[in-house]
Amino acid sequence: MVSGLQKKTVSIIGSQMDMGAVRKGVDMGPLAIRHAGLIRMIRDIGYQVKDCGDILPMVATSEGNPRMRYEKEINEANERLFHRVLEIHEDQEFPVILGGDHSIAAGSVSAAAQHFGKIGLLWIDAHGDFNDDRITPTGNIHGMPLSAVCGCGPDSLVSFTEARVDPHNVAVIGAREMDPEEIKKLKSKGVSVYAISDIHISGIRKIMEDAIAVVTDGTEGIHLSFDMDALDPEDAPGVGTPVLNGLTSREGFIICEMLSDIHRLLAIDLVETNPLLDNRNVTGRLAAELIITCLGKTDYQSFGI
Ligand SMILES: [Mn+2]
Repeated sequence: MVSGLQKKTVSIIGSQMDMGAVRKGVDMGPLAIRHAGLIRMIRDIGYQVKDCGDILPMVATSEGNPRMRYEKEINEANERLFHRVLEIHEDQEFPVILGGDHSIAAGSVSAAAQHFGKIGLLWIDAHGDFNDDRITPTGNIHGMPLSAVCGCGPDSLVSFTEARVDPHNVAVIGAREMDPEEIKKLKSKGVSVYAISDIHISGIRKIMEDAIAVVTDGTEGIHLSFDMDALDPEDAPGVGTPVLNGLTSREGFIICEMLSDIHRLLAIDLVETNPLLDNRNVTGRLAAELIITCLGKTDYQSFGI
């Protein structure tokens, strides 16, 4: 068996969104990951693939609220993404959502929650993404989507649905750059945060076992939201917000292999790939490899046998 997802068609949809972040270039992430050969790679492991194209944000005329910059444009694009991803789920297909900055998860994760009800959320990230308009130090919305989908604000980022994710079914892995108020809030809401230092002590396999228990506890399955900045800049230089002391690419692959093995994935976001800062698309290619590892690619197995 390749994977429990084998019978499903994989539907790829991108969002060329960069307004949640300061640095430009993550809007080209979906193109970079496609150019790495993603569609062919997914077909090669036995799936049908549909490419649903990209969501193109409207042109911004002003930043708007400095504590939630480009809120209007981000919400408009996310509402469209939400409906497209919801359709993919309703058609019993498996969505792979390419970013774009991480603000797009407000649309993609909400679609999974709307369709499946109680979902687990595995958030692989250098950051907590648990800020809101009250505590944000930057006003960048890509630092807020996890909080928004958990119903911990800002609600305006998920105004297109009532569906929310229970923070007790959320695990963050790889975090190493969080704001003090954000840490307090993550703890008070009951999110399970596995920081890099925890991985140093326990190893990624043990951390993943614990995280999988959190995200599968009473849930319909797991939405994976993978921010490439979780990885070390040595392995993934082409990201919007690089932070030293990250996951190795091997640890990234172990995460995806373990998820493939348990056959509980509902959707994958792959975000924050920035080709402008990359080195010959090494980060785009790594993103594509991580996706197909989640979908069941192994290194020494004959598919279908
Ligand atoms: Mn993120």
